[in-house]
Amino acid sequence: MNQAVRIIGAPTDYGANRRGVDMGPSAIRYAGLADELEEIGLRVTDAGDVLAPRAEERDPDAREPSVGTAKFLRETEDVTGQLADEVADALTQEETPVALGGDHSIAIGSLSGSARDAEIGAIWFDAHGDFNTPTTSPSGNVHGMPLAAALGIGEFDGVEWCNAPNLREGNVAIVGLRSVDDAEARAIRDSDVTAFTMSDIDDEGITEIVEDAVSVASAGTEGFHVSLDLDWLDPKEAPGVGTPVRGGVTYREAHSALEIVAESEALRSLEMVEVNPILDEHNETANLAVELAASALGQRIL
Ligand code: B3U
Ligand code: MN
Ligand code: MN
Repeated sequence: MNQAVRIIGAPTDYGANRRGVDMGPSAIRYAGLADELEEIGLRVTDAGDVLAPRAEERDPDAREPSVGTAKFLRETEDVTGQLADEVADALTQEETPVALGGDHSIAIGSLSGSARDAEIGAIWFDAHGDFNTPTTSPSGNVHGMPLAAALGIGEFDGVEWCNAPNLREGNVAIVGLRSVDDAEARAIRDSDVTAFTMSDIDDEGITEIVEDAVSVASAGTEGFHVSLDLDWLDPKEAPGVGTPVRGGVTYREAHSALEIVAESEALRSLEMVEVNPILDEHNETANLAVELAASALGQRIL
């Protein structure tokens, strides 16, 4: 991993129903992300935020006809394009990009930026599959679709701006699933993506599951992207998220997972999404995001 990191904020909320995740980048910065990463010996640049429009100023249905019912697709294309450029530029400068959401639609940008010049894998820590397409989505919210969009599933097939160029299904692992829509579950099963549910974690333990995920994401790639949706954790640990789902990983399991990521030395880019300061308690969820970023980026106790 690079010894320098570039923080990039993407303050979006139009990809989700619950307003407030657009304040995620501020809350995570306020929780001390840059200082914490400097303390573990990294050089930190903060590139500020990409420009994201406010949802109420836009028409959610002003969309590309080829991608159906998804809301705010034009905005998603614009913002993820900016983010992809910033992520790709960081990598060419030998900086590890750390993107801060925002809702999970921003992952379309981080994945395509990270995959611009190299074959990559991805590990998706999330309660949800984020594998809906405009036809299967119950909500039309793009934060439930970014993995499908990046992989070109369903109507996203051949939609150039959202397909990550060098990311193959076989190098993607989802970890921690516990809320998946029926058609979305079928799409995951029909794909070559490896999906681990919370039951798999119960049965095998977090260590084994994350080691398997690292193998999937590393096989034949030049490293992998980690997309960390804070709703992956149990709502008791991470109350400040838009769509909490009971039965998530514990504080210690989350650290353990990201420590395994760090030990792999194959982390190429990182993002943390869906922090909602309005729903949070004393910025606890943003603090947790900072701690977990430090674990992923190599913090050592001894
Ligand atoms: N699967 C549902 C709900 C959802 C997905 N991601 C989040 N919520 N955070 C959907 O709308 O696609
Ligand atoms: Mn998500
Ligand atoms: Mn989620």
